Amino acid sequence: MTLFEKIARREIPAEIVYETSEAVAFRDIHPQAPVHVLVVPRRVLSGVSAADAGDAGLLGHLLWVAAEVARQEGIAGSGYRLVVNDGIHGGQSVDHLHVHVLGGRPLKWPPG
Ligand code: DGP
Repeated sequence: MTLFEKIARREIPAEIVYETSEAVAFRDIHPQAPVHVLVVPRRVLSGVSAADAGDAGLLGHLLWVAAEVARQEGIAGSGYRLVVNDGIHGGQSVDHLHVHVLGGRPLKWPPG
């Protein structure tokens, strides 16, 4: 079982801020911005590169949840960034698909 699956099942503590039947959103343990929330599917996909056509609805749902989280966290007006890291060069460290929701300060582009 992945770390994020255990968080979604509440077997490992995390501050869960939003959930649906398909997804859970919780605060990142190492926040990179005043708001840093991870949105994960309850059903494990190792990463976005592991998704197939049948997962398209779930991928869309994760983006919708991310936007809901941003509204709930009060950063929708000032703007925010959604990030999906994939694989080694993408900097992915947890092999359970997750969307980072980052905001609450101006973010630089491009990332390093
Ligand atoms: P990534 O590098 O894209 O795979 O991001 C993984 C993120 O997961 C990273 O920002 C830190 C976060 N993280 C790792 N372990 C835990 C944990 O046990 N709890 C929480 N809340 N976040 C974690």
